[in-house]
Amino acid sequence: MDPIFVTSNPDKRREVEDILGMKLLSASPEVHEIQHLDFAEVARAKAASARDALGDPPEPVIVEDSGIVFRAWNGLPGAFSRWFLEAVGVEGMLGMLSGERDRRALAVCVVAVSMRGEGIKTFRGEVQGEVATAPRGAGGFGWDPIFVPEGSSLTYAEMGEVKHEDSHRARAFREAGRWLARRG
Ligand code: ITT
Repeated sequence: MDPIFVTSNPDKRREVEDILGMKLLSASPEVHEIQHLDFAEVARAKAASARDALGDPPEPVIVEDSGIVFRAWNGLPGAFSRWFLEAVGVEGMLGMLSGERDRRALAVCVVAVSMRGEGIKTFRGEVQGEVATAPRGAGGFGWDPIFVPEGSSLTYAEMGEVKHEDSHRARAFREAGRWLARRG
């Protein structure tokens, strides 16, 4: 049965459809987002809220929670990345690291799959990298202009479609896709 991907973010939808090479059923019900530093906790709560809001459909319901983690900030902005971006943008996020020598960061995506009558299964994708000293690149979205994945000199925003070849999102969704395929 084709899964329903619930997100309010069209950039995520575009990337996920590219990664999985298929269109996903879409729905944008009002989904409650809890505040928690643990991506998996947030993704699980979103999945439960989305299943509920859709009236407990027979299809798998998929959501994800993602963000960027600064090593020097011990987990922040992490699952709060959305709120940091809305409040201070990437420039403000760069300001968080202005006095720091450690610019290491982790891009994280946790996919939560809710099956009717079963628990919620999560899949985590991570990519190590560094925070650029200034925003670079016109592609992508969110914090893409300031994240440079390990092994590259380009930011995600400079990489264009190449980002999805091995991004935090690609890693998490490919694993979720394989798990769903095995269940038939
Ligand atoms: P949902 O409806 O799926 O929750 P959202 O945009 O609110 O959509 P999150 O709560 O997961 O998503 O917040 C993640 C924040 O990080 C949000 O501001 C995104 O724009 C941003 N973001 C997520 N994935 C990203 C990526 O791959 N590159 C850059 N920014 C990203």
